[in-house]
Amino acid sequence: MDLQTIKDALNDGDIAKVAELTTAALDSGIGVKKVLDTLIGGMDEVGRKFKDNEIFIPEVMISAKAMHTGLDILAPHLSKSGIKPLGKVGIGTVKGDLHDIGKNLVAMMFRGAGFEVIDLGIDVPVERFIDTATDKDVNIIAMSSLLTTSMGAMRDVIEELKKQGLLTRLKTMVGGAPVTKNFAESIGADGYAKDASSAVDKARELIGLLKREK
Ligand code: B12
Repeated sequence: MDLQTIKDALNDGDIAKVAELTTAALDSGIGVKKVLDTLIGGMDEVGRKFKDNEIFIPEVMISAKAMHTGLDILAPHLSKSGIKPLGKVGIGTVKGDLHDIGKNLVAMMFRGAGFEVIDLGIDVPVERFIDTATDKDVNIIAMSSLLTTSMGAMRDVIEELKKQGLLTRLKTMVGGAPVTKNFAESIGADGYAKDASSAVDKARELIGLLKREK
């Protein structure tokens, strides 16, 4: 099967076809990781076209919907069951930001790697991250931002966690297209990862640090 057809369907915003081809790719024995990389590659292409004004928000929204459909099909294949959770992660897209494809992908990979995940959704206010940190006993608070205008909200969350003395028992992690390692360090985040698979490695490392600190 030619994986380019999945990318083309994603670019065309053909939701039914993305679903059909994603299922067909898995059925034909193509590995879930390869299908996932294909969908991400397709979304990169959408991003490039959006940036170059070749397509506009309505088209991007339909492609995003098609991407969600594809990811939903992959989700059960990425998750393993019956494993003792490695740790608990609270994840959300920060206030002012509605982008959730990357955040969902990271959440999905965390689940697949054996973490318990509390997904707080999009446009998450500072207080909700704090409440999750206090009430749900999470080991990691992970934040996603896709807009330069929403990145500052990550700093607000970390400062509030610090103020409330919560940073002694949990770690913070940030990511999203405009976020860099330097930015993460500048706001005092414990971890940064550029994509969903390195996010899993980083989360494992942070859980290891927490165990040593206890
Ligand atoms: C899809 C999309 C949309 C969709 C979102 C649909 C949805 N449900 O998410 C819609 C159409 C709604 C949208 C709206 C807007 N968008 Co938009 N959007 C995009 C687009 C094309 C793709 C984003 C995406 O899903 N990428 C695919 C995923 C898989 O990648 P990712 O999100 O980067 O995630 C990966 C990593 O970053 C990382 N990661 C992500 N989160 C986290 C978290 C942690 C903890 C870790 C460790 C890692 C991590 O791992 C992920 C997987 O590998 C980008 C272009 C781009 N190249 O990023 C623009 C983009 C982000 N949007 C942009 C803009 C300007 C907007 C709007 C303001 C447009 C407008 N004028 O209204 C609005 C803002 C709405 C809002 N308040 O949020 C700009 C942002 C510019 C900037 N520097 O701030 C971009 C960069 C496009 C551009 N070049 O102009 N958008």
